[in-house]
Amino acid sequence: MPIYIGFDASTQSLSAMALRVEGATREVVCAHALSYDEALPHHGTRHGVLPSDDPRVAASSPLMWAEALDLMLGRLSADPRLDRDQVRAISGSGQQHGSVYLAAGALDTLGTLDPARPIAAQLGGCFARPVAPIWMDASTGPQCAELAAALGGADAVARRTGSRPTARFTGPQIRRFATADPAGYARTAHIHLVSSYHAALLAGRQAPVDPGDGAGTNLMDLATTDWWPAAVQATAPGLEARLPPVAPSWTTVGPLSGYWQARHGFPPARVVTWSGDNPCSLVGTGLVREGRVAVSLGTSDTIFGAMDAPRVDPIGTGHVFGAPMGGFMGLTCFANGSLARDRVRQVHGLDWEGFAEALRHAPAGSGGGILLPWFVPEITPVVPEPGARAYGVDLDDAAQHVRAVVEGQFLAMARHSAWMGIHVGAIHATGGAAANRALLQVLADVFDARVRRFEVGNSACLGAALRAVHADARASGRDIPWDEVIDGFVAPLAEPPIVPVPEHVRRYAALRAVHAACEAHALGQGPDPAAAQERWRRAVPIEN
Ligand code: XUL
Repeated sequence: MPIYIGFDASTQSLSAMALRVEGATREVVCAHALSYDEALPHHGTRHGVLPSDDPRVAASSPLMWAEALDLMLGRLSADPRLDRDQVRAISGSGQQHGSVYLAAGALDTLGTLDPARPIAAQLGGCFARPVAPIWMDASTGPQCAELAAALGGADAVARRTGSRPTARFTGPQIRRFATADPAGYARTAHIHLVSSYHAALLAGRQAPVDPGDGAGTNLMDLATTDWWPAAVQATAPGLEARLPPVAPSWTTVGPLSGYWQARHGFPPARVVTWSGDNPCSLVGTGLVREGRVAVSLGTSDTIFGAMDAPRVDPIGTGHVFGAPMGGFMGLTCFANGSLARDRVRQVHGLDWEGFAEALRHAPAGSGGGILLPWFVPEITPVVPEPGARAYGVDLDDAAQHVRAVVEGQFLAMARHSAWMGIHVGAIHATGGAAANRALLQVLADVFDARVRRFEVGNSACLGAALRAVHADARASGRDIPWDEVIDGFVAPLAEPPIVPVPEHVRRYAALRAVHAACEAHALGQGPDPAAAQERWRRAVPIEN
């Protein structure tokens, strides 16, 4: 029975998941994960990132990633649950935005590796730059400003590429390297994303970038899903010749290279173009068409969903990427997620059960009080100077404080994701904090949408494996519907959904304007919001 493998090359670890799919049989055969720090300590990473004196700089090691792939294929090959001969197609997901700089001849090397030796021992001459800047890098502010100026302003770049010039995005990163190390840039023949680099390693040849990850570069035109010539030229000289082509997410790169076949005993399985972790998560959380969003409640909180058209965020903190099904996806990320909830919990000495209890006891709407929980610098909206701001919230009252932090987060999420233009009928909640149903009740009430919980598991890895299923069927002449691809793998937990409470929905609908007024005031862009709060209190009689 055919087996499909998905990888997830994330910041801290490499994971793999194998699925068995045929007719009604749809099961996870096995899943593996290795942490870079623990499995490959000789590269000296911490949480997958190389040490740096400059806190704005974050890079990892592309050699380590290749070594991890070798290790992981070895583990998969040794797993008795996995019938290697049945592996039909392989795809993957990579942390977005990171870039790998390959020297001339590197692709030839990948195609002619000696299976008797580890890959890492054979890539010596392959890298024009030994490190790969990753998405946590924030060192390219000047390059972002230069690119905005060269391309008609930040908003013009957002309209074309889906995002304003953004520090962690690949284009500004390439520009910084080309300027800071012209000799290194001159040695560079190919610039890959984390996703396309891994696909090239597996296929032993050039691999394309898909529109999901291509949109995370500030270099791709959403309208054509191809590189935007003006941005490519403005970014660095001769960049066009260094970028891989952009191709649909279901494109076959080639068969698994002879190296992996001989070294770990796999067949010449189809290697399918890799994508970014967020586009893969879209598939892994079942959001294969517009109308639903996923809310991931983790260290940071993220909301994302499929979009039929590439609508762009007017305030510039949201991002539009290509979707692996075709079409687009919108994503907005908030830095103050669990971190902010945890701060408030600790102030009142509560455990998480106590936090949930406090949430249940305070009235919805916090009496018109608003808390803007910017405990660390916020990215949506951009708040470089951290510090929570409270408007009419009694911070000594544990229940009110807890309620206000959660409401402040979800009101911000609703307001700052409205640009996606998605009518949110249902929310798929994932991430650690999704365990808390009281929290999800507030989410349901603020969005006026049913909330269902999904397995916290690795949705990017699952999404990658499901993309392999889809691409293999398509290449075999069957245009398989996405609902069929995800069927049986992506399902909510077996429990009743969290349903909005009409009275709370009414309060929050009115509270959005108050939140907007408080936020504008806190950002120095609006008057004292007391009048807006008073209007809300008059309109919404408070009962406890
Ligand atoms: C998205 C982003 C992160 C990385 C993490 O824009 O920077 O989600 O993709 O892996």
